[in-house]
Amino acid sequence: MWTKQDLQALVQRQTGDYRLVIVSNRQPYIHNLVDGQPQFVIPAGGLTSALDPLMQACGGTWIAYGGGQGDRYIVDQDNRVMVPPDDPAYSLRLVWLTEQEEQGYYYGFSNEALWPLCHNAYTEPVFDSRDWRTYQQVNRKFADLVLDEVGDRPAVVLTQDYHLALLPQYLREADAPIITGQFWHIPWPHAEIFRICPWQSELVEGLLGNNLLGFHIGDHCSNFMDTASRTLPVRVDQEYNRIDYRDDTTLVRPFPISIDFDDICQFSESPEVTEEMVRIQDEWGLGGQIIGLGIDRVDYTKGIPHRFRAIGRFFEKYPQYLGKVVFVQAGVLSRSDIEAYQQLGGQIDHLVDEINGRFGRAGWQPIVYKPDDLPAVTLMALRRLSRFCIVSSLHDGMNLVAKEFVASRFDDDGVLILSPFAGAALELTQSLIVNPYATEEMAEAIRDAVTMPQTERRYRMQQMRGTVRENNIYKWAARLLVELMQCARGSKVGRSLYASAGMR
Ligand code: GDG
Repeated sequence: MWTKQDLQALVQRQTGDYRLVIVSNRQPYIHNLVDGQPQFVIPAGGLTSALDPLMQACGGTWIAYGGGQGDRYIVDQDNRVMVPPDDPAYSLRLVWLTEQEEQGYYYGFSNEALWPLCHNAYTEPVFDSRDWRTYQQVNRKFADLVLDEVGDRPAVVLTQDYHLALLPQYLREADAPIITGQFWHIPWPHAEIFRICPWQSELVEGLLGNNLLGFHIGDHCSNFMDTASRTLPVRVDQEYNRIDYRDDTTLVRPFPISIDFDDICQFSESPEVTEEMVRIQDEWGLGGQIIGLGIDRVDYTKGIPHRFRAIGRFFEKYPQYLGKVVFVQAGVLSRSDIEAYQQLGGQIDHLVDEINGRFGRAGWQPIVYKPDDLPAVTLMALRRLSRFCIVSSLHDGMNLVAKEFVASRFDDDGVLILSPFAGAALELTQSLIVNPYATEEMAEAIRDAVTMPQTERRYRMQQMRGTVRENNIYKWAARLLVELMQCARGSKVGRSLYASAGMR
């Protein structure tokens, strides 16, 4: 099993004279102002949970947008601060954006165009040419800071996600001694879908600035290669998953992302979590009930209304569970400036009212909805208290909530109900896999979870825990780094560097 220490040793062996730089839109530690004092928070989202342990293990620099009100107070003259704040291990360097840049690049092109375009969730993308120009401009700004950070020393730059699709091409144009990799955290859709984007060639070309391009699963790799072959004069080698464009090659590989299994497991066993279980059972009136759980960023790709409809149908079909089963939905609101998210918020509130109004009775409600960004200890207590957890994504690159649920169940209990449209479904095959659009089948899956004998729950959970324990975040990072360093060895920069160091 891969550990932080194994990864650290691997980094030292593999990266040699290369500096490691991660670039992403969101920073792993945001500083807000509380009573005039900067205080950090760790943002909710898969990216931080996945990459912070990697950077803590490897050191290096993480470049990101300084979006917190307190950020300017804690950086030095280079806009740099060491993090994690309580145990500094790597350097965080911030890019500043104007309000107009944040609007056009982040809310606009990234989240109103690319996010819906890449997820088959039937929300129409908005393609606004001003947003597109701002997206280009901000990608340049990030590229300039990376080039400043790297100077003329050889570096491995690992870019994250869909906010920065053009950056690798800008780095390549600068002809710096940089090996570039990018991990795309969301799905890549079928070429027929992607072609509606007016700037599809520019985006694909931007991504082909990478030596290595990673997606979660093979289907997303195939979709990207297909899109590239229909968009630009490229040569695609299907057997080796590589794309030749002009004089350069991009390797396209699946790297299913994961979590720090041991860390989550240990936290879930802590006395702090046990105390919190007692508190919330008592204060939220959950005692003696079978608990179902959802934990999500409130996003239209996560299928939250779909699971509520299935819960309503479950109570309609099986009224014997009224007063005995309760579904707790924790959610952190995100991107609430965007209209589609406001509509989703309204739709969820309406459904909760309708279902609770229809089935609720004195002292009991079928759905407890907490869109409150609950503390980590409360979320962990909920995972441990639950009989089942529902992940009903309409489309999802991976979905770390599913893996976190499995990692937290050291008692080998609990049932996972999982959408086949989440990347995680390829690994977590002992979950109850059910189409979130099929309300009837989801209601049946809820009944199966509620009535499943303990021996079967135990068997399924043990299998899934074995899979997630083995394929943890350190293995993901190690595989990505090894592939990147292989690209480095094969590159012009790498060949001369390794030759001068007497290495092959
Ligand atoms: C993208 C891709 C891919 C969720 N609700 C709350 C909360 N969370 C935390 C979870 C988990 C993270 O946020 C969500 O990660 P996901 O993977 O489920 O989803 P995205 O944010 O959409 O992430 C996804 C991921 O990148 C990694 O590559 O798996 O497919 O879409 O860690 O625990 N945290 C808090 N309150 C909540 O209510 N504090």
